[in-house]
Amino acid sequence: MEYHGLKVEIRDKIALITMSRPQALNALNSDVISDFNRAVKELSQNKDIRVLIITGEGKAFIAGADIKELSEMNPAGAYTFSRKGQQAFERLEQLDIPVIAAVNGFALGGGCELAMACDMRIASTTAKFGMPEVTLGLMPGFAGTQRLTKLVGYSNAMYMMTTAETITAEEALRLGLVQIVAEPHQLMDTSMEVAQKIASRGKYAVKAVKELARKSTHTSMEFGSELESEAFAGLFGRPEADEGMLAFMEKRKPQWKG
Ligand code: CO8
Repeated sequence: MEYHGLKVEIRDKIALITMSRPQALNALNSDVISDFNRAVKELSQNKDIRVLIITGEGKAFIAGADIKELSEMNPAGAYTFSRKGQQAFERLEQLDIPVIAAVNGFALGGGCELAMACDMRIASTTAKFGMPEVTLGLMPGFAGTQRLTKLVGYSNAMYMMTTAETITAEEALRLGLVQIVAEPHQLMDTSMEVAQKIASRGKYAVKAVKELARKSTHTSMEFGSELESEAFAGLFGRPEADEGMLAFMEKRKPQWKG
């Protein structure tokens, strides 16, 4: 499949999207967002894939929405573009498999927003995170005000979005925005190792964990706990759980099919 501004590969149950518009530091324009949305939809239909990794080509992960395109928008166009990006990132977030952002460089504005729609972030020591929209007289428009606040807390999010300061990978790690920092030459190997580790776990168990963890952001403790019990019970009687528990008792690794 051909896409504007991105490449998709599948290697042994792990899908890799590489944002690839290096001449504009992988900035997101309408065409790229449409094709990103299409690529994610197509990957969602491939039930063999266990983990998705997203990275960027060149020195940026994604340097934000395309400012040249933004500069030509009127309010109606800006609203449509904002909704289009939000819907694409929502589709990404709703994938039933874990998604890792392998952040290789600048993750600014819309790029930071895309990374935040992933389940976890592994960053190169050279990565830079930031929400610089206010320097342009704009604000985050791909749900960054919502996701950043949930990920790093209200005051840290307000600091980043109002000062527009960029932060290093180490600072992002301290804030909980990033889970692992790796040397640039080890970023993809580290991300692939994490993906393979997840892919070696129970497929249905991992999917259930993601579904319940996502629900925790908008359900009460009481209702979320009830849903958790239902999902927990739903794993019993599956060959996956039978084999997983039997393998423990027989002191061997589980042999899962599929
Ligand atoms: N949009 C378009 N082109 C870009 C962008 C961008 N976001 N970022 C970089 N480029 C282009 C540059 O214009 C340049 O092109 P050219 O060579 O043709 O002049 C090329 O990429 C290389 O960039 P630089 O020469 O600037 O590279 P540097 O290493 O000197 O600087 C920076 C790197 C610091 C990342 C710098 O490029 C920069 O500040 N970029 C803009 C970052 C930014 O402000 N991002 C936020 C954009 S707004 C946003 O994301 C809002 C999201 C919500 C939208 C909702 C829509 C309604």
